[in-house]
Amino acid sequence: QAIAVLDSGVGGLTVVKEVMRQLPQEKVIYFGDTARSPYGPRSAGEVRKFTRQIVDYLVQFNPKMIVIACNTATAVAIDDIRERVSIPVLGVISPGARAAIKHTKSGIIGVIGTDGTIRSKAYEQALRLISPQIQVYSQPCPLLAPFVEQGMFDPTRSLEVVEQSLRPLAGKPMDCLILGCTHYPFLTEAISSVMGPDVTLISSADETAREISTILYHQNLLASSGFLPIHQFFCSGEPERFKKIAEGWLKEQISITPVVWQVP
Ligand code: DGN
Repeated sequence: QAIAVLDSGVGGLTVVKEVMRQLPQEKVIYFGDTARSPYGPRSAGEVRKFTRQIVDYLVQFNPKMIVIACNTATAVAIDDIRERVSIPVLGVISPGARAAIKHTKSGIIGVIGTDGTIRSKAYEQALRLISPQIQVYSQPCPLLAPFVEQGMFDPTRSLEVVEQSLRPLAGKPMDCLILGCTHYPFLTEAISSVMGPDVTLISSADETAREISTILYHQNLLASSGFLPIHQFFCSGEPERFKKIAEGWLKEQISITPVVWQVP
């Protein structure tokens, strides 16, 4: 049985890469909804509907767990999905929030994400639930996920886009910055050079992979075969660009099955 992972596009591959590294025996089935990416500017209702459709598609493979590897979808749809399926469902917001609380010394944390994620205030809520006194600076960065989807990682251009997006956070006294969008680890170098050495970047992707491992262990669901799994990738948009970005990021060859949505 596989771990089913979904995102609006290539962002969830940052979670997949960590799963492959931390849990090499586990098979992953991935769905990137590239035809309808970005989710950031969409309404909560629309994102919920898309997430439901993808989960309904993925359950036909009888996965052992669903990972909503998209902060925008986690923020508005995780409760809905938990009611819909009877297997464990993990999102990316609580793992990132927990890691940030563990790392911060000053109690001042920054969060960057899509418009949808920041508007939902899901990180503020998750952070304050653990530590009510925490101070949070939230900044939407609507240009970054679409920039990553284009797959052009020229370092100078990346730095320009990141600098422009993070400008409102300049001078804010945080010691941690949560990368609250699974697309952002693609831009770690640029983000880190703009934020400087005193700000620790928290990747919700890394933390989520750690929690997947914990959940599978406690539910006695860890894969036990000694064979390396063959992962499956699906995307709803143009497969060639997805494949190029995915292979560049995962550093392995993959085959992609395009999916044409037939939904009203
Ligand atoms: N990768 C998604 C997230 O973590 O929010 C969304 C990116 C997008 O669709 N704009």
